[in-house]
Amino acid sequence: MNRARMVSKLLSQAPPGTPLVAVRAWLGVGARGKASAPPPPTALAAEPFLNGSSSNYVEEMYTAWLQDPKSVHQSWDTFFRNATRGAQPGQAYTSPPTLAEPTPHHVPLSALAPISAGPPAAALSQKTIDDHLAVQGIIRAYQIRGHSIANLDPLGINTPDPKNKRSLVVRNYMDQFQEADLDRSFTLPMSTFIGGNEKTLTLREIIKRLEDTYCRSIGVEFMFINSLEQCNWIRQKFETPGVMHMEPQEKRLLLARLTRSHGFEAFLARKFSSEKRFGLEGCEILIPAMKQVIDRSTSLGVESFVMGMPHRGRLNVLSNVCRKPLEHIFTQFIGLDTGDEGSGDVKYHLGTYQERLNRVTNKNIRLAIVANPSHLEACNPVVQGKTRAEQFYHGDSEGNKVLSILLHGDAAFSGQGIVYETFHLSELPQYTTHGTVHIVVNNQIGFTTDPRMSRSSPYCTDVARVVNAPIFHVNADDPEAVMHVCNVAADWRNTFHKDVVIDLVCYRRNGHNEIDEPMFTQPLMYTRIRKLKPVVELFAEKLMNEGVVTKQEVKEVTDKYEKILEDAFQAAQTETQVFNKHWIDSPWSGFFEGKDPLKATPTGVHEDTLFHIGRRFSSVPPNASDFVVHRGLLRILNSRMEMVNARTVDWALGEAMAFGSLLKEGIHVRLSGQDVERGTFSHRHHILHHQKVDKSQYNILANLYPDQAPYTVCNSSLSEYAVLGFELGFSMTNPNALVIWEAQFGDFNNTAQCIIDQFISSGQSKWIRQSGLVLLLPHGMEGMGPEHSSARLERFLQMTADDPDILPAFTEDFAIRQLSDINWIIANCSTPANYFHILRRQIALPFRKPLVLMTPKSLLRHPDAKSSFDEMTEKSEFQRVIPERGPASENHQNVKRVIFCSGKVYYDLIAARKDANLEDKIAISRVEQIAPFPYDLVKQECLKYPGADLVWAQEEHKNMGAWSYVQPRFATALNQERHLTNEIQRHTQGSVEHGSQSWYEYWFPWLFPTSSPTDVAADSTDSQSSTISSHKRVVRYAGRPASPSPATGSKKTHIRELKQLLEDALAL
Ligand SMILES: Cc1ncc(C[n+]2csc(CCOP(=O)(O)OP(=O)(O)O)c2C)c(N)n1
Ligand SMILES: [Mg+2]
Repeated sequence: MNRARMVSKLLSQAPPGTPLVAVRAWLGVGARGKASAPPPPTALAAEPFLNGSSSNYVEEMYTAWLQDPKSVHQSWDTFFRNATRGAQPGQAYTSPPTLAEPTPHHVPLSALAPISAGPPAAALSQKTIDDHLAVQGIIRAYQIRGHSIANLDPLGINTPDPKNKRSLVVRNYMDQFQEADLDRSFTLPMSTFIGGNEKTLTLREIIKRLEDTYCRSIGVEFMFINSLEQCNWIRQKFETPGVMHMEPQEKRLLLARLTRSHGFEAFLARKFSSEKRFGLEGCEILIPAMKQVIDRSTSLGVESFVMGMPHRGRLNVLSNVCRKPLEHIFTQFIGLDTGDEGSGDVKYHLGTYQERLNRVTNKNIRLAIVANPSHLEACNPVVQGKTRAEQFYHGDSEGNKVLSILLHGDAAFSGQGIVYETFHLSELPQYTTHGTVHIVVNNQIGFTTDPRMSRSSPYCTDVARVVNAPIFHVNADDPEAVMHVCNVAADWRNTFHKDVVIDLVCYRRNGHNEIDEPMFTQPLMYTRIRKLKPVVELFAEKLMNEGVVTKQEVKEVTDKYEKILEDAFQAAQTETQVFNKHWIDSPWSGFFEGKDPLKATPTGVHEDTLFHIGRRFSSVPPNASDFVVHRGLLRILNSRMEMVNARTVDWALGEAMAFGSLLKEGIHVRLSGQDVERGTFSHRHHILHHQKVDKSQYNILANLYPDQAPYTVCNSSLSEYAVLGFELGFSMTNPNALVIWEAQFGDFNNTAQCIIDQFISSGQSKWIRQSGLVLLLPHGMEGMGPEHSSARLERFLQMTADDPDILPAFTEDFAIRQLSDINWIIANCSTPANYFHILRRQIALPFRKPLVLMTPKSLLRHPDAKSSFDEMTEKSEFQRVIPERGPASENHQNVKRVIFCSGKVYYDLIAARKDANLEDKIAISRVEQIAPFPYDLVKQECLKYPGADLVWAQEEHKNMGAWSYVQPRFATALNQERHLTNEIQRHTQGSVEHGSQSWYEYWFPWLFPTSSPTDVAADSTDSQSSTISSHKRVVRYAGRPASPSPATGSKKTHIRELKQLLEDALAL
């Protein structure tokens, strides 16, 4: 049907009382879209007032309604509800929706017809209607596709052919117009703001204004957003005439900021020409852009900014955005020794924390840039976790005070999956940061690779569309346009608390780094780049032409900054050391002060506390009569209560006791991971669900004491990389919190490998940043196949930075000194009490260390894996080794074998030993804390049984599990006499190299005064054997043979292997 005739038809058929405006709105949509929503219900489709192209609009409404009923007008909501409930055609309809609140420039279609000429529908000519519909189509086309022909690329490479670019946007909407029509006036629909206070404009002016808005230096991508309110908000922000206006003083400030951004890179290029710095040349606008976001957000109430960024322009951001002292930056180039702890990192990875006055708003603000590794985008979830934690501890429940800003490179943004995973945290209740401002330095290249080779999406920013974030593409050579976009982004985040993306389309003036030759791979691009003037020059010329600044003023601003740089450079020359502590991104003021650095507080608690927590944890909610608990859960609660009354705990109860007692002491506990609320193995049940009322829940541990700390337990998205990164970030903010990430099964930790390798194991050494984060990794061979058996204990142990050949001195503070010196703690507890203590010890320590815990599966319900309250009360503590306590320990002279093991296999071993009647001949000791290795206790246990041979029994294959870690350490514990000071130990910590000097070089002269490193390396066997006494005791391996796969897929083979290993371990 012809559109005009359809309008007439609709107008005459519209249900009584239908405002014509709504009908017009129904028709103001383009062709059937690619909406993926199911078609509206049949009753709906049969509605008398819906037909032809109006159904497109209805479909859009319906799609939006399906996703969020509140996103459509109330009348649509009622209509769809009625229709989906099966109302007959005509009955579902109540009153029609409007597209937006009418505003002065919104004119209903009725206005198109002469006021006095009979019934309105009849008076409208088909041409009038057709033309207005086409105009409306044109407007909508620009809103949807205008960005695709915008002038975004300062290089002019990706600019569409000017001849047909308009038709790419408007398609055939212009076909019906002649040249003369351009000067006809049209009434503006309410879906546009281009008119300002004017209700009509000529078609020529309409197109001009639309092109000014959507096709110049800014490309706005937003029409995919489901919320009409949000779309209108954006239209208003960009379409309203004069929105881009800047006052002269704002332009001068912008020029000054650009001057600094440019000057900083130019100065470094001059002074350190052969150093890599990953300069910002080609995107100098980044600095004013970030400052604008910060200024605007500060004026809207934000006090703290947590930022993450890659290498590009990082030093410039540190200096010109965060105001990190220039001397600190310059000394990083000079190559000085480190004056404090840590192995350090390259300068373009370091973080910072600064508090300063925002001069534009005159408010104090905090700025943190989170340190990050080379691994692009890996810091995204860390930033989000840190931001969330700051919001949480400041009671900033809507994110009004703390804002995260994430910077990205174009290739990394589209290429790295962590970006997508992080976006998916953005709206989750326990993970949201209430909107992040993303800024992409889109220099249209990634190292040497062109975009057409590095992504399949049209824009590098398309990943952001999954969360309905608006995307503002902007030509980075138009500074004023960039500032406008930044203001809108800050306002958007402040208004809707949702993510937003600024895509700075720019170029990279140099190679990937300053010593790289870009002409090898991008000759044409770089030929063009070399002809381009820096943006600061272009902008200064523009402002001089406008009479906003004089040449003299431009020079003064440049010279002033040059002097600041030169003075700082001279000051840096007098420095003799660099300090890693100057680069801490998350300082913990007051945490370390006044503490004995080697004294932990006790971890045992009063029996009353155990009873109180235990009883609460075993009880239904206080409003039990209203809250229907599942029958199966009631049984679980009852059996918990029985355990409490018997003064015993199983794993879940032991964990609850640890959490509850910390909560009582004011320590926030946060447990996050997939399905953690119930627990993968259905053992935890921290959240009770009302069986009759949807979303009615009871968080048991949050209700233990009236004045307790908050308890957060949250099922996460199905991500390891992002969620672990997030929790790491969370743990960096407040040392007085126990932050725990649990993997569904331990082996899934390897999809978060980068967070483990680059942040957790080496973070303290590289960035002197501590974290007490706990990783709970279900681990154990239970015949469940290759993928649910191993948390890859061996990998964690291999990254543990303690030298297997160095026996630390057995001082009184041995245990805590070891913990202080190590990079992380790896344990596999076999009792609930020990689990209880090790969790509490995380907080009792005067420092923070990551804790990687292998956790049980079948032991959760094993009748022997229980602990008495006595093992958790005041006199008790964490046991690094649980020695044999049975008959063998009383008969130690006659014991033939000591089996050392860790974790669940202990229970298999004791059962088999009992069956074999060997309880007085074989001692079985459990190494609960594997790293740092309990040399003292292991040695003590071996010495206790002088006539026994020693076996390490493990269920993991020989090339896995703890064997390769414990074997050399047993040898050292048993046979090496050399005791080295802990000073050496401290230098073994952390990441691979010791800043300028390796650990090896550092300590070599001390360890081997007469040899050179090469001599000893070549002769290492001799030098080692010389320290070993003649009566060598060795530990033998009992377990599965080496294997490529962590476990068999066959239950039968599993049982056979287990039997074999038990026989092997116990055969005397
Ligand atoms: C995860 C990861 N893979 C590869 C690299 C190596 N790398 C460093 S920079 C770079 C190119 C990055 O391009 P882009 O994100 O566009 O940033 P740009 O350097 O252009 O600013 C690559 C591949 C890396 N650092 N991290
Ligand atoms: Mg790039």
